[in-house]
Amino acid sequence: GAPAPQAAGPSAPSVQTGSDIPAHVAFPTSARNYIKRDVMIPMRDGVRLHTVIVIPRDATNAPLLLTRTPYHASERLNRITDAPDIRSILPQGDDAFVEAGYIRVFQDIRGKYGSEGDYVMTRPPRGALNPTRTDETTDAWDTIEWLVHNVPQGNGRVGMLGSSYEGFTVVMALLDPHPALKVTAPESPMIDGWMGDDWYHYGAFRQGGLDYFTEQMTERGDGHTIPRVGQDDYSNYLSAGSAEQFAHDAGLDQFPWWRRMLAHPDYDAFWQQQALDQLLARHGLTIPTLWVEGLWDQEDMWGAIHAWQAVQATHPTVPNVMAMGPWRHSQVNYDGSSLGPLQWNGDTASQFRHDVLRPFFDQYLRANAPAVHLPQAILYNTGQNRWDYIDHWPQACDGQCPHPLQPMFMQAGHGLSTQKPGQDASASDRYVSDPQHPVPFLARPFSFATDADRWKTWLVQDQRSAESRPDVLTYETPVLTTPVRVSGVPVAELYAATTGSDADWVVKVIDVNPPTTADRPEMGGYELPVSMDIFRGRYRHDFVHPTAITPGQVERYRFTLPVINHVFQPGHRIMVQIQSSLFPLYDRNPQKFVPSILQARPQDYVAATQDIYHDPAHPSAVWLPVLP
Ligand code: PG9
Repeated sequence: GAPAPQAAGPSAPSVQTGSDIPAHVAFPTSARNYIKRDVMIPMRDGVRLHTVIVIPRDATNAPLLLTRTPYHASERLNRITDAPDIRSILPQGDDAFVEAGYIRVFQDIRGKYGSEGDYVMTRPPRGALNPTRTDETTDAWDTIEWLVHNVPQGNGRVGMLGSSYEGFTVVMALLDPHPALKVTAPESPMIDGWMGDDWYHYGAFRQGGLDYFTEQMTERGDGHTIPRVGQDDYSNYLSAGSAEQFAHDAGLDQFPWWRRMLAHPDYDAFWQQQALDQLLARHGLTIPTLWVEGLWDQEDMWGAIHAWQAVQATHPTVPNVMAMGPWRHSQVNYDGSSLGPLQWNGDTASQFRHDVLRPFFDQYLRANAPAVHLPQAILYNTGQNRWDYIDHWPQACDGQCPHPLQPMFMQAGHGLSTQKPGQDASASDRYVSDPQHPVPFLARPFSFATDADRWKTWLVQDQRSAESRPDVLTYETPVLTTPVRVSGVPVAELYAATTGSDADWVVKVIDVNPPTTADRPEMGGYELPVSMDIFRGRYRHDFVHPTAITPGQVERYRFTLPVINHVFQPGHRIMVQIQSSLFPLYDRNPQKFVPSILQARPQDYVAATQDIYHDPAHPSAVWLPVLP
């Protein structure tokens, strides 16, 4: 018969004397449909970079997809910790590549996480700003050289992609690409930190960067945001005074990078020599490239479009394609069905990854993949809710285009129309910009440290809250009776006077919904910004040498706004709003000219009266790329 069960008795005690944590634990990996390799790849100066390679278990002759990151390679390849299925460990945005059996590689850049060497913030190319032997260009080159010789399942062809900082590392690789690099997609790459990417827009400093600095540079691994006194950064920054004072109180003087920023508030050689659009145009684009960006990209809205434009001007012999989806920053790699209250026609990000991105990569990376011809621009049409494939873009612009820009002039009585203002018009509208009460960029309270979701959607927020402030001017067209199709780069042109000696000018182009929208009542009257930016008045003549504004003198302020690809539908109105602050996103202009606004003193902040002119000699307008 069966043996009698053994009773666990006092004669067999289960006593543990050492630690319950074994010295080494390794779980079975046989259920995985992939192989994961963790390697240290040597660079030309002997520094080794930590690299994780995920190989589909049955891969042979597979292309490699490389991303170089400051955001922890091991974590980027471990979405669901140690999941047995490759799709579950790789990022959401890799879905289309997983389906096609790509080998996926993530690498920690120099000085971050598992990599050796020194970290330098968006390390400039070797040369005057970087006297070492290496940069992200050589590190990409050395990495690709190693990968094509040491991953036997690979086919010797590499594609690079990545968003934001990771997009910056893609563009750096393009300056001197390894011969095995066959195709790239810089997604919202940081290209010019002063003109319009993360750090400044036209010289106006973006204060959320201070948290990013402490996160990235407190340690090699995960840093943290700045500890807050209160939840509301509007009051935190207001009570500190200048950005420099806030940073000083938070201990940022310790960071060499912040000291470099303080030393270069203007667009001097420090910024010019690392502006990647100019550098790439000078080197020439030699690798087929698909630039990607969000139409409401709250972080790097400048980079991709300006790099694409700069390369176009060189008449490249390889495909140079611009793609923009209805997305926030990096949303191309997540679900693209909606943005804030805006709903699209399906998951636009997944559509793009499957219909455009992967076929484009496949044709350069896989033998026998079908050829794909992409047009110059693939832009989501945010008014008609569909993708536009545009062979020659833009069709309307300031220069060599079939159609000129069309002015929308500000008018007496807060009107907006294509008619130049007449002689009898009252000459101007006025508001008082008070640095003690700056216009909030988002309804208070807001914290850069904790309100990630509101940050991601701030560019699509209803602007009625701004409209009701006395320090915001609003101009709008009558209700449209025919659609107005707009595709390209708008230009803001303000004729303005101030009682101060410096001023910021914010211009927003807004699509105003009809008061009643039967299908979605909550969207009735919604004021959707479709393009906006801020311009620091001291740079109106020259970004390198700021100059004081003469109080009371009417001056012209002209600057480009972010790309629009939109249809203003019948029943809607086109609106323009003008104001002089967007706080605390941008530091306050003290409105008294000082050498560096980062370091303005409390007594420098003065209220100023702003006059926006709309007479025949001073016809303030927004010039729109309207298509007939
Ligand atoms: N916008 C982020 C960034 C890019 C480049 C430099 C610093 C920050 C990012 O999302 O990576």
